[in-house]
Amino acid sequence: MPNDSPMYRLHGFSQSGNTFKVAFMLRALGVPWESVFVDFMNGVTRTPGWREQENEMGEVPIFEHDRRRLTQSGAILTYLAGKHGAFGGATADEELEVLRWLLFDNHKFTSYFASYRFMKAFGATAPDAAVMAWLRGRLDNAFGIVEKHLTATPFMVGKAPTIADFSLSGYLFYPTEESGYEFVGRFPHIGAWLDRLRTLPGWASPYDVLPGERVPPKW
Ligand SMILES: N[C@@H](CCC(=O)N[C@@H](CS)C(=O)NCC(=O)O)C(=O)O
Repeated sequence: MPNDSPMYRLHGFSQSGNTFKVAFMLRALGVPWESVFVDFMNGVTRTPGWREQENEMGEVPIFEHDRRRLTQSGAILTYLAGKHGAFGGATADEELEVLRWLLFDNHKFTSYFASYRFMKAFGATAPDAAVMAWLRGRLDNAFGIVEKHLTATPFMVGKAPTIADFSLSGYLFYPTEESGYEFVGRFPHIGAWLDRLRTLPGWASPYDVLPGERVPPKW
């Protein structure tokens, strides 16, 4: 970004893999940005005032640039890919593939994994065994699909990393003890893919990049 451009601002908190997806992209781009801490763990995003002023969807991340304000990590990643001409896919066909995987991630991969991890690590009450068993079945299916895809390709779309990789991997760099879902041994191609992503410029652990205190897993 030229020096006179307004700074990118990313609202989120350290436990938020959805926020990390965007932070990972910003760091891989090597552009300046700043964090705005959202006190999600103490319930601020559930308050009517926050929803009125910040995001009607009650979610982080929120991204600000100039007068633009975006939510939904997939929309933010797509915006940044377009703005910087990077990580969006090398061809029109790849761009469409990237969109397919972003939608899959938001519906079936991150959504189930983040819910499972949240209940296991940060829920107010002990997780319900039947709910966790159901989610685990959905996770096994979603991880199996990504594992199979990665047997034939180093990154999710094409030969180079894209925002589909940032999106699908966003929650997978947190400690396994938080989710209790051990996947590296069971899905070795996912493990190898994460190792490749860790070598990208700017990669760092979410807890070293995002604001907010680390909390030990509860359950
Ligand atoms: N699809 C959204 C999901 C965002 C999301 O679920 N964020 C979490 C924090 S990581 C949240 O704010 N959850 C609040 C809720 O589910 O009510 C995205 O990719 O940005």
